[in-house]
Amino acid sequence: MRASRLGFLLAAVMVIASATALWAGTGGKTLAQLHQGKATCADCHGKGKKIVVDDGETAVNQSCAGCHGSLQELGKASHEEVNPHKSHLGDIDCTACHHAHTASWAYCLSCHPFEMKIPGGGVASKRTAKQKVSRKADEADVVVIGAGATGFTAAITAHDAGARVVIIEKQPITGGNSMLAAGGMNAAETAYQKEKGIKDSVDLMFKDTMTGGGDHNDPALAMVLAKNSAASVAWLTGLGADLSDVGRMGGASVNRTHRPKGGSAVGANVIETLRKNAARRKIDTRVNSKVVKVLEDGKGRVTGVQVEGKHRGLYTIKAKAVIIAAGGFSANPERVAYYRPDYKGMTTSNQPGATGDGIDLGTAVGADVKDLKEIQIHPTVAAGSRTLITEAVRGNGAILVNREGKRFVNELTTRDKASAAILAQTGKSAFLIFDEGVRKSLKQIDGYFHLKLVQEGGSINELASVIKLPAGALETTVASYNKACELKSDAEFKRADLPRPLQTAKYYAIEVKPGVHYTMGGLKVTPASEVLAKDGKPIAGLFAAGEGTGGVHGKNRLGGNSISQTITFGRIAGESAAKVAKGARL
Ligand code: MEZ
Repeated sequence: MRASRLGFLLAAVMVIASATALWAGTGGKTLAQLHQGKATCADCHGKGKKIVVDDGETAVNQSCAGCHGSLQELGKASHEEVNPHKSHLGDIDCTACHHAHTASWAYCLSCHPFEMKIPGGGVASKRTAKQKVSRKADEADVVVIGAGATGFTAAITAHDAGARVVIIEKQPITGGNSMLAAGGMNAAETAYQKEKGIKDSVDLMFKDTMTGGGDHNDPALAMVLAKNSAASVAWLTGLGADLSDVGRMGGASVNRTHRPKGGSAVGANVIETLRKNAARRKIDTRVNSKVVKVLEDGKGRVTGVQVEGKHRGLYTIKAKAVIIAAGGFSANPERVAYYRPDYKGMTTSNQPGATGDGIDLGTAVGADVKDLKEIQIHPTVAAGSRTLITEAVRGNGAILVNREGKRFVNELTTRDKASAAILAQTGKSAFLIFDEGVRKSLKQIDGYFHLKLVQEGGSINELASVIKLPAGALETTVASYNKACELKSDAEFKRADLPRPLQTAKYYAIEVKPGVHYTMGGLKVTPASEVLAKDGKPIAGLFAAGEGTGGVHGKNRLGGNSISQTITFGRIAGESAAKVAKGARL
């Protein structure tokens, strides 16, 4: 991007200044104040007669990059240990963190407790936007609410079926919870499994999903998930995603969790792929925009949405179909505690936008709901943080031990059972123990070191002393686990998959506690993703997919079934909505 407005010299000075003094204290001034004397309003907002800022803050973002350099350039220039310009959030707008007229605030701090100073941060005054009402309505064939993997998938599918699509995202960045997805995407009978000689079947994936969900799942939805999973992997890899590595998650009978080569986190790869594909298709994607109402014609047909844009204010988008893909409510502690008082005060692995708005939008137009009290806690969130330690670490060989240095559960049982077992231990936490062999087998583990969540020892006894376990106990436990690996039989806990012994120094530990991770309940839907009203009939023109729907997972979701659900049901919702927008019947 060129620094046309301020001239090359000023741009060069500012790039150097931003790279060197980015996190320096800025004396409680807003960014607009900090730019005084260096830039004019027009330099940021353009030279029109009247300053008009769109909700994506497009012109402002272009101006930031024009003077300071692109996100990638800043990422390369920064030598900060935690580099916010180069993170798993991927390509995000400058204004997601840097605000000119209100306090700036690093989006990373939504989940991480980093010491991160930001220019224009710590500003006391807040300028609240005046509520504007725009009379001009926009039009689309299909409006998609939410820009996570489900929303993007639905939008791309509807677009490719010929529909004019708009995606509305309330957060300043796209990606939703999917962007944080770690472990992978479950699928049966894929080309990657065949290549690796893994024998799996749709029926086995269905059976595992039902058993994992306590047979409380809607069998028709669980079968749609299993049956379409291989096609969804093919669709996603066809768009450019890498799902070539196949590992195992708790409750699975075989290796069926697909993730990028080397075992990198799946979410960043999937979201980057979907973002690029939406951009390539020029799908109108609006961030900082919250759907406040689904509109209907009084006869039960959905006719569009009312949106509140950060700058534009309230406006309407007329549409022939609306897809709710706004996720679950794990980041809404009050709602979690309402359904599950026993989870009150628990940390969550979710991004801050996961507050359940999509479910509310649906129920406000008469949708029925299902299983709202079925909330999953993930057994391994790093103690004192919101960072999920992927189940893939256990899948690749790690064990769980308690403060007595002993194993206490089959590490690859389902999440409900593993979480309950951890909460029953002294201190309601456990240590995830692994060695250099496990570390090398899974790339995403490097991130936990980067975040300083890992403790280490040159020998098992040294590690035990670092994490204050009784002398000798951990050594005995690891020796017995290694023997089970050799015999391919875990007599004590019946862990079926024993991929590698723990015998290569160094040895590592992460203290983990359960955290609210996933809400299994949500809007009631048909296998074609139509939202059902309380009378059991579909609400005309309203579709939903992803975490905000209920029934696929029953009482407990298996690891890897979420990304699988987002892609499969996102595709179905996109197809169904595009059909209805063309006037066809489902
Ligand atoms: O599907 C998930 O939630 C998942 C695989 C999480 C993880 O442990 O990585």
